[in-house]
Amino acid sequence: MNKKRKNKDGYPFILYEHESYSEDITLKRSESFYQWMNKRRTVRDFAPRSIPKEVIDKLILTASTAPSGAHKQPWTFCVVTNPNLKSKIRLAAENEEHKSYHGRMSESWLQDIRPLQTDWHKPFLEIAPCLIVVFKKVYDILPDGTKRNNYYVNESVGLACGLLLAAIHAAGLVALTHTPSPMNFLSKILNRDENERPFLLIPVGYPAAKTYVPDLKRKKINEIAAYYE
Ligand code: IYR
Repeated sequence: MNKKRKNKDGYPFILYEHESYSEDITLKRSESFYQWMNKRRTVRDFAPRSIPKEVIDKLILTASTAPSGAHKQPWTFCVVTNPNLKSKIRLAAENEEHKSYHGRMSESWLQDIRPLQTDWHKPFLEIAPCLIVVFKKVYDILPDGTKRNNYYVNESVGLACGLLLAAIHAAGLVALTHTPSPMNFLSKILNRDENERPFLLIPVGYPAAKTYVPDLKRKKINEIAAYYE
């Protein structure tokens, strides 16, 4: 069988090698993947134990398998393990978060997050061995300096972050999707180009011993799905 062919404009296509299962196995696999993903939790207390760079590389490569608008892969994952940079990020984040918790966030917002027991202190930004700062590339800059548009950037980078969280969980690590607001201090501290905008700050590591997380309940299937048969 021909594994390669060209589309009508001459662009290469390759045969998609699909892994197919019986209905019974499909059911079992969907169930067990759900059971396992349902164990993932956001963790805010980290152990000061480092992660090998090869592991981080694989997590990022997994994230980068996400679909993206026009396959532009409009993301940069900055991996911060340098203690000095982590301290700078903590200081800047806490400065913004202090203002948020003391005036910028509405009473109802503060009420909504009370069960999570967060506040403006962000010690995990120094304790977690690794901060993955995800930047979205609103456009690309070609080597000759010209700008090329990217598409569906928020959707694309959001999908990549979802896969990143799944990869982190699969590796036996934990993460926190932290969104200090505003986040432009990250561009300055990490010296990023103007086409890159901070999207999510994700501390990654091992949980501290005896970590407790909020007893959250996830919505039932009938609350989140609508079937049209
Ligand atoms: N960004 C702040 C506040 C915060 C907001 C939401 I929405 C949360 O789900 C949790 C926290 C912080 O990181 O503390």
